[in-house]
Amino acid sequence: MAEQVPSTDLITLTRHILAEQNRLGAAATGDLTMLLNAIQLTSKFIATNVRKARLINLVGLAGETNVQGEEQKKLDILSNDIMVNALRASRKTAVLVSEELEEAVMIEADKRGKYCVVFDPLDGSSNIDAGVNIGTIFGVYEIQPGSQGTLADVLQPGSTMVAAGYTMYGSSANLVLSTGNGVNGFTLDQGLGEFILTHPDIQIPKRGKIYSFNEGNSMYFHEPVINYLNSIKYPDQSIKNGQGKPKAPYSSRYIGSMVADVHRTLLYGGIFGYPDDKKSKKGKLRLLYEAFPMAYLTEQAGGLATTGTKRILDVMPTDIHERCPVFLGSKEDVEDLMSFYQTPT
Ligand code: AHM
Ligand code: MG
Repeated sequence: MAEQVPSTDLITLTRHILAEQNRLGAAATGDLTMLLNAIQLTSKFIATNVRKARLINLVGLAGETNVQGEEQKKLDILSNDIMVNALRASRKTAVLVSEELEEAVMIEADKRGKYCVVFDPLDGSSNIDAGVNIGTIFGVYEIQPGSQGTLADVLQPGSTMVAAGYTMYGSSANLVLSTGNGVNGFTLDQGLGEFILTHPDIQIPKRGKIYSFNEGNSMYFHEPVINYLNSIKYPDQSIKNGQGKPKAPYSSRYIGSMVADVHRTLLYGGIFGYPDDKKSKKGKLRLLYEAFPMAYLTEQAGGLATTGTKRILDVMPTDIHERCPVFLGSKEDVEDLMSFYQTPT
């Protein structure tokens, strides 16, 4: 067998972002490039802390609760501080919204730029201490013309974001990014200290075989969700697919870290869902810094993202920490789910 020769022409994240800037020609100022470089630095910084958390006493609770009334972990707070500091220092931001901070951060005039970043610094907190995959989620808005940076600049539909992405901290750190021109995935090479393009032009399969819901909440689910889940778990055996075989039931995969569950959904297809239910009236996931960036990436990869009845990216936020039902994934799977919301029950 021929020996594999390592590539001598690596596409780093920095190179990719610069290529995107060049694609836009004179219209691009380089500011978004600088901002995305700051974000990739925060991902490397957080990745290194996640990796050694157990060794340097970073696991466990910090003894505080965040704006959602949830206990904050030490790594949550550290990751938040890393992001706020780096984004402020980039001089490219005006408004920052973090899951960990009750109020938006308004950047002082001498450090202000034209972008707003909404982020969940370390999502999937319940998985931290078990060493299960966790991640950072971010979305980027540009401030409105003439604005100095106000809440109105971030209380905008996700469709107006100029970039969105996440970094998953797992067996490797994976940064997945879209600047509105498809989705690309990068893997951190620890030796080089660089994110390398490993998943160019991610396209979510049109249909998958996996569903990803917390079915422990089933007793609270509304009927459209119960009926949809039944349809994929107990498919009608009389229905044949293209190959003339009976339809098989879907497999269940649920990690409980949105970043990891969405990452798998983007690569393998299927559907991820966190519905509103009788207990969580608006769902659990946060619109601005969880639902919007993941919906943006899913659509850019050729999939769909819905509340059940409405395109997520069209939702108009009224509060920076508001919640939203989320279903996203393969186009045909999400269409099937939506059909159950249209059927009178
Ligand atoms: P967090 O922001 O407190 O970490 O909560 C968000 C996480 C998501 O990553 C995940 O999809 C969801 O909560 C899991 O919730 P549950 O444990 O209710 O299934
Ligand atoms: Mg979170």
